[in-house]
Amino acid sequence: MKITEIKVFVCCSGRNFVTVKILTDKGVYGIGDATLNGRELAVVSYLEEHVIPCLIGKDAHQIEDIWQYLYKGAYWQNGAVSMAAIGAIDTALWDIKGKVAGLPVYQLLGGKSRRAVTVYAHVNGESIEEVLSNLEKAIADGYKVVRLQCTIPGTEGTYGTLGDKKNYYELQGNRPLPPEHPWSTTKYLNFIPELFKRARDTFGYGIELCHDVHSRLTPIEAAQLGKTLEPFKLKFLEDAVTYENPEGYKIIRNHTTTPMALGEKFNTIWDAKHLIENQYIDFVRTAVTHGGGITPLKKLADFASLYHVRMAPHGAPDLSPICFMAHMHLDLWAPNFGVQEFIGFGTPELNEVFNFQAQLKDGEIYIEDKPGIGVEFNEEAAIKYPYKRSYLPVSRLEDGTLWNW
Ligand code: CS2
Ligand code: MG
Repeated sequence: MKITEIKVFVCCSGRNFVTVKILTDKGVYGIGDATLNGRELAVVSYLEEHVIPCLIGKDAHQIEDIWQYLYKGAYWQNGAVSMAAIGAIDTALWDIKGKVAGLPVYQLLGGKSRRAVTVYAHVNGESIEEVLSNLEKAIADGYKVVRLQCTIPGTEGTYGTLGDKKNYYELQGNRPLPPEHPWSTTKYLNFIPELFKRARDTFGYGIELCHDVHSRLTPIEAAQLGKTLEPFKLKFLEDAVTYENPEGYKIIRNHTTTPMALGEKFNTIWDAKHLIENQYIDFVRTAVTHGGGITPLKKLADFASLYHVRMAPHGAPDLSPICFMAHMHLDLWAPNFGVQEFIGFGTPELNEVFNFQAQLKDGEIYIEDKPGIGVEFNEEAAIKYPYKRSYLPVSRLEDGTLWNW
């Protein structure tokens, strides 16, 4: 089955998404997500100028060989742009293979290991009271796991809080230049333990709680926070420290039993290897899109399972429903699946472009048995929402020092 054409679409249905469509001489096509938040057109150029010309005429069934060809064949391998491009191609090829086989992709991976996918919801607020009120709603909605994020008093725009926005999809589509958000580690470390103490005092220990530090701390600060949060028994503390210095997680491990989650910025299994084989982390967060596709994510899940590390794939608003559904298949199959990040089923304009079926019931997501990934991409609808350049914010300490956002 020959690849005859590969199309790349950029649309802003609530926020920017990059979608790859691979067409074949048998009339079967597949789609993949190539969205890289704030650098979308870099991936488009990598695909159109450097990837697509090499793939026309190749056998769409040769998923592994095409992955190796695009990864090793580039010589300059790895990196966020190239791996988002490869991730989209790989996902689209799995979509094709499932459609040809007449099977959902999870069947091609090895079948279901569970009835449905346990997800964690985002619960955020501008104050502890607002967070607790939203936590009550999330519990009433049946979620068993939630992530708590709260504006740090004295610093507006804290990561994970929406301010006056109605929902995430608006937030990340309308930043023509990087907004600058203030950060104070001292104010953060003084405040966050109170958030989790109040959550446990109010709702007890039945609900599982996690928190995203978003790469803002040094290893010893993260060790301090992990230790302070131990009484509140978090499911995990995410991105405590940026991943470039994996030995920093040894310092954290030496001081606290609070489980660590890391990896939404990983692009390959090699980014995770040291952390996993030394058991410095407990959940790995790599996404199909940023991690190079379903092919490497299956390898990562198998490697992580050797070290009791569980999968907790990234599921932010800047990953398209194609990536979301690719995670559903991996999460249904992976014997070491932990929990899936979930920010809702999106807006009407998003679902007009990306159509898929999934049901949320008691904090778990059920999908229908459709061949392939199970998403339909509406090209005509996508054209209605043209790309709008948009940046992620940058973060600065109160003295102006540039910091991790
Ligand atoms: C966050 C993301 O959901 C998360 O865990 O880290 O929302 C992250 O901020 C975005 O994906 C960045 O584009
Ligand atoms: Mg995160």
